[in-house]
Amino acid sequence: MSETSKKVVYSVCSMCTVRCPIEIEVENGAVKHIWGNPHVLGGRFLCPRGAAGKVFENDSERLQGPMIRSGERGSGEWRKATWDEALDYVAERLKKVIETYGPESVILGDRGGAFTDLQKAFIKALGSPNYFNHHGSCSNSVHNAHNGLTGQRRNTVSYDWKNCKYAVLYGRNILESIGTKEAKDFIDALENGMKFTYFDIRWNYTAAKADRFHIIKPGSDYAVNLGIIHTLISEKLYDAEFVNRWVVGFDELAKFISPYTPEWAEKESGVPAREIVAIAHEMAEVKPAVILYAGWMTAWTEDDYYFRRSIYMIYALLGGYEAKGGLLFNKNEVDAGYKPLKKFVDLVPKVDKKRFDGVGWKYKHLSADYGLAQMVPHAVLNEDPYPVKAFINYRFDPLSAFPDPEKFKEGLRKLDLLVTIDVNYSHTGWVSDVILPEATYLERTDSVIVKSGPKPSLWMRRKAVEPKFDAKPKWWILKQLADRLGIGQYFPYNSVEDIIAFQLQDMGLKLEDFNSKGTVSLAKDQIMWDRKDGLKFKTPSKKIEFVSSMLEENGIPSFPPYESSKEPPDGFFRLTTGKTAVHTQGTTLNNPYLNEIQPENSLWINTAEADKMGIKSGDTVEISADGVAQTIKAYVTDFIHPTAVYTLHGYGREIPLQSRAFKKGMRDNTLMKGLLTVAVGGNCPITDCFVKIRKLS
Ligand SMILES: Nc1nc2c(c(=O)[nH]1)N[C@H]1C(S)=C(S)[C@@H](COP(=O)(O)OP(=O)(O)OC[C@H]3O[C@@H](n4cnc5c(=O)[nH]c(N)nc54)[C@H](O)[C@@H]3O)O[C@H]1N2
Ligand SMILES: Nc1nc2c(c(=O)[nH]1)N[C@H]1C(S)=C(S)[C@@H](COP(=O)(O)OP(=O)(O)OC[C@H]3O[C@@H](n4cnc5c(=O)[nH]c(N)nc54)[C@H](O)[C@@H]3O)O[C@H]1N2
Ligand code: SF4
Ligand SMILES: [Mo]
Repeated sequence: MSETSKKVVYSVCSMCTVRCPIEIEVENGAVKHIWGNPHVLGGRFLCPRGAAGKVFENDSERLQGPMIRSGERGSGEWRKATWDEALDYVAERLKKVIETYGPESVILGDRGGAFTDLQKAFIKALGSPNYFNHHGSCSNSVHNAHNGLTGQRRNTVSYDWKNCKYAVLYGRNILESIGTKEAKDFIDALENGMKFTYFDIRWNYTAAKADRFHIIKPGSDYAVNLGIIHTLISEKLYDAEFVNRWVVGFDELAKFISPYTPEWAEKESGVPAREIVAIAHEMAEVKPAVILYAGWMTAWTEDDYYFRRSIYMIYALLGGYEAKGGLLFNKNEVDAGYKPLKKFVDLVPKVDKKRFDGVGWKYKHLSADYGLAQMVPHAVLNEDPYPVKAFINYRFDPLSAFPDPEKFKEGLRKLDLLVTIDVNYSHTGWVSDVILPEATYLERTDSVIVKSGPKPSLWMRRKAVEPKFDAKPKWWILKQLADRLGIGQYFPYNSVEDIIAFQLQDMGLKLEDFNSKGTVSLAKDQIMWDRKDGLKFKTPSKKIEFVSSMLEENGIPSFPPYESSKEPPDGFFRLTTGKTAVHTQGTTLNNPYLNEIQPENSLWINTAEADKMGIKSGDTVEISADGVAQTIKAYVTDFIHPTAVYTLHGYGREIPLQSRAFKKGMRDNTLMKGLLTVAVGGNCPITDCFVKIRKLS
């Protein structure tokens, strides 16, 4: 018998984009088990999806080789192609589009996050300014809110759970919509005595841990925050020293807030005024060791932006920046005394062209780091501001992520070329001209990333096993395309080892430094900046701007009068959605293990409302909006606000080749017609969707 070969590979999970550090046990060239990387996490814990990476790897229903469509777009008729054929096909069509309409008619969308250097370099090298990502359906409003106040993205700060004494979460279902380390840090903090207040429009596992929990009127979180700010200011409970040193526009806030008393907030939100006052008092007592969670999924309503701004303003009032138990600035390699990690995008000359989505000219207060994916259909269909003809879609599924997929699809159908690079079949892949399968995260090495934080480090995703099917890593795919398009000089590598050597060139580090723990720590201790003089806000005033120069310059008020969130018309409910602990969006619904655990979604309906319609748990109901109707099983409960219904996002997959998930449950976003819009924070107002419910059986 041949000897068993075993190895351990440290890498980064990709079953969702939280990117947890992992330890992969490999036996005889196959993945045996996936754990959390104990060197980074202090334990081997992982979420269910992370552990299910092993079955994803072996799934015969994942993408297995390049495919070119042989029938109409979306007909599901494909022919298998060799890599050369598929890459030539893409390159030829891209060349034609660029020759006819100019490079800006090519757009590239991806999932965003840390591993984006090569995509950004690729689209820039083509001469197009049009990089964007999924954040219009996720965190645009919080990113842009923090940017307007501090001149920096939201991920330039992180939460100090370890020292936190009081936390307020608003619809942040931290124990089901998981980031493994954060969920653990949160539980540890509770065990250390942290008090916890939670607002949601319904009960969930996070609510179960709260000291104070309120089922709030959907979209009224901003009113609660105004009530809290009113109390902090009128009772002088804020940190005057911090505010005087670091805030611009406090007086304007104080003036603005005067009508928004806790009693007023109670009428708006349903949260009793005495509770709002008590929460403000509790926060003030332990300030600055307070965390108010500003995200994640923030694409809720039209006024999301002002709500997210109010969260960061409360931090400023509590003196919570660079404060133990509050927000800590994330430091990078340069803050730790190293030369920067080199990026390919910096090799490419600047592109000075107007963006397709309006960011930078129509929407000057919104960040080009994220862009506005929801503008794709408008730009394609109307050739506004110019023809958009080719879309390179990497690790992104806008037809699942964005409201109104029919409208989005109408736009995609008018493109000359749609290419999807994915590991699974996706709704967007299904209507593409070409699907290029990427090797899974277990089968590829990606470039090095900086994990910025109070104690920065370098992380790397590393190949554990050989690709099971005819799939290739992104770095190879983009290099092949670049060579065919005459921009190969910006991708000066032949292997991923070359990429890493290039990245680390100036830092005095090498690939082998990642071997023993999977990461390279860049600082021995937390790096802390001086709260008196060392905080690095990037606004013109170098302070936190309550009156935001970025907004004012663009004719957007910093303090518009409060507007109530929209009420559902008579006979309608607000459709709210979210995640389950065992699935990533719609992406893992076909995973053999995870599908077995949670194959379908159901619709939460408030008991009193369900009674009026004669609906009981388990009944099949019709849910409809704007001429679209779906069916789903009802789940009747006291623990949801009567004006809302709730379901898990991502179900009702419509890809026949995903046999386990096909047509199981209800596809929520199809009901969200007319919501491919740009709210003031750059988000789609996904929950401004009103539906009718009817009992079927
Ligand atoms: N109604 C409603 N809409 C929502 C949400 C909601 O709760 N309700 N949630 C919103 C949120 S928070 C987000 S972040 C977005 C998410 O929207 P997306 O960013 O589009 O979603 P994901 O499911 O994370 O992944 C997109 C694609 O990446 C592919 N992928 C995964 N791993 C890899 C890989 O290693 N390589 C490649 N090339 N591809 C890979 C997946 O197969 C999938 O097709 O959806 C948003 N939309
Ligand atoms: N298991 C799992 N974990 C994930 C993901 C996943 O797909 N699966 N995705 C990751 C991603 S990309 C993200 S962005 C995060 C998202 O993490 P979260 O921000 O926690 O997002 P959701 O699961 O969308 O949670 C939505 C919650 O908001 C509530 N809600 C809806 N409207 C309102 C409102 O008006 N006010 C209040 N207070 N609450 C409201 C809903 O009832 C629900 O409980 O999760 C990440 N972690
Ligand atoms: S939260 Fe789970 S799925 Fe997401 S990266 Fe971490 S282990 Fe993987
Ligand atoms: Mo997200």
